[in-house]
Amino acid sequence: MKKLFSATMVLALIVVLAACGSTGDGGKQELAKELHVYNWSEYIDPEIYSDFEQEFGVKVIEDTFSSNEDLLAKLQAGATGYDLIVPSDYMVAIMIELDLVSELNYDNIPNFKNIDDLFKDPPYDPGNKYSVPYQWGTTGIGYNADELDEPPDSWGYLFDPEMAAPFAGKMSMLNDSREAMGAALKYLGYSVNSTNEQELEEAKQVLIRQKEWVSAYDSDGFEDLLAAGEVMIGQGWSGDYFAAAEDAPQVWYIIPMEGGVIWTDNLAIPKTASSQYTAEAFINYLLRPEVGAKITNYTWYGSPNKASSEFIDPEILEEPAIYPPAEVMAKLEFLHDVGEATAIYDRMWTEIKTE
Ligand code: N2P
Repeated sequence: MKKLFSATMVLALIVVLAACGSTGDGGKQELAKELHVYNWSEYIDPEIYSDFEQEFGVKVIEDTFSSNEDLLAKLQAGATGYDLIVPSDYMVAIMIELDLVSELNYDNIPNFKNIDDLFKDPPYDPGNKYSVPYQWGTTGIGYNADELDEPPDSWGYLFDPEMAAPFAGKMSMLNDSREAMGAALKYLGYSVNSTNEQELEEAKQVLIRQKEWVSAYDSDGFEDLLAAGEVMIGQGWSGDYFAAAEDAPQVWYIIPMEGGVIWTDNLAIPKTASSQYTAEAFINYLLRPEVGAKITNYTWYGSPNKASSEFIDPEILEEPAIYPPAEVMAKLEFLHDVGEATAIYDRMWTEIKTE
């Protein structure tokens, strides 16, 4: 009996060792010492990085980019050393097409279950094979509510010669080809995804005419320019303006009546990442209900994490300019990959900036 028992033990040990593979580390993958995140500026509560380091012993190092196009250019130029990136919807599609991002291993991201069904299986990444939604928001107009007599409820305040001229030298625009062209296209009554060269040419002319009034093309500090009184009005992203309004209550944000851009930014792992496993561990951490809420309570952007809702400030959840009502939502468009027309957008943007 005794002999049989030990034979079983030996057999069990062999089975366990075989399951562990040749690494002899118990089958578990190891976390890297560092995680390099390439993110938009001010897009996460920095405490989240230190909390993660505290709990997992992984130091998070962040570098920032200002537009999807900059992020793409950086990866295409062969940048290595980024483990996690935050591309918007249409850029996820482009990166999948270009084979720049890795398929995710959802065994390491069980908290994906916390994501709202509305954000799962998006058209830009069917089945979320390559990306996990991070935050969502809109693009509209930020303004100084003390200085303006009425809310600037139309893109005309940025583009129409009569309406915009009073803000000459006190106006900012996003330094972003798709966003700037998108706003001009919307002002003209066209789609933000137009590929019609005539429409794009009209939008370009609108942006060239506008240069006379614009004092800054800025995607990183546009809300600070407004808060500091350096500009009175500008194009920008919802959350950054609201975050600035906490300290500068004259800062406010509106979605123009013509509509604007709605976007979802996503977590994705570049093919060149040094530890996919560590990046997935971090994604899983970000998807915890409390951590998801901590992101939104800092950024003032919408959270796709349903389980986070109970921890998000009611002030944010109840703000219609952050979570717009259905009739406003209906006027918003997602940017899509415009395929070959991307080259036209890029060329026109260069022409606008260098005119
Ligand atoms: C955060 C920028 C939001 C990203 N500062 C816009 N897609």
